Amino acid sequence: PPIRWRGASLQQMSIKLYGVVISGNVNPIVALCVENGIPHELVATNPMAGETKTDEFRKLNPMHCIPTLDDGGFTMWESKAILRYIANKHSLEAWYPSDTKQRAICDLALDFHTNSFVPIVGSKIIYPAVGFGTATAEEVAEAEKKWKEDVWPAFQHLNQRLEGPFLGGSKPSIADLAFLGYLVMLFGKCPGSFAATTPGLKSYFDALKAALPKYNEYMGPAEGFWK
Ligand SMILES: N[C@@H](CCC(=O)N[C@@H](CS)C(=O)NCC(=O)O)C(=O)O
Repeated sequence: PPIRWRGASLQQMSIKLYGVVISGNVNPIVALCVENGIPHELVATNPMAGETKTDEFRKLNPMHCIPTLDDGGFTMWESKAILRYIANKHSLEAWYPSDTKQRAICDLALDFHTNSFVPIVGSKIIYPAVGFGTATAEEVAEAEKKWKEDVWPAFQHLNQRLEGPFLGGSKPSIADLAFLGYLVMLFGKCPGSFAATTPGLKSYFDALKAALPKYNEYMGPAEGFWK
């Protein structure tokens, strides 16, 4: 196929995003697009119904997961790489700063989300609560200890690096959007959990929602589903 992703017209073309809007890995990307008026088409693709395991889908993404992006034939997966790609393509300076150190803070927060937040809050609280896997009482107790001693203090540290109230500083960055996707599920499905009851996390969540003018437009379905 023609290498259309190098053409100038690409800027106007609608990107295709395969996934479901209730997914905490998908909705940060939809959020970035909607908040910035970036044309996009969400192609409903449900992994729970096996829709990512077809031969056709595996050609787009051999890891058979959502979100998967197709931008005029240029395809990729991994939600945080997709967030960076879209921010780079559209020069979304406010969401992914070009200053080397500010960008490093954003990248750090994105990697921290993947490597420290998701293994604790995703794997040990949210996923078991919604039926994706299990966690023993011992594992949950260990996760709570790690949350209190390491992960939550680290989140607060990162949130102050650009003086807050967001990881992106006075305005949300793509790292804040990555957290948003999971916090909707956490506060909706696990309000009594050790993470959701942490003083400060709820106020961060509420401030983040209030800083996203079109929040209800794209997060309404996820908020409703994860109640
Ligand atoms: N690290 C990936 C995780 C993606 C992921 O786990 N997606 C889930 C749904 S939220 C999925 O598609 N699971 C089905 C599968 O892996 O076959 C990302 O951030 O995009």
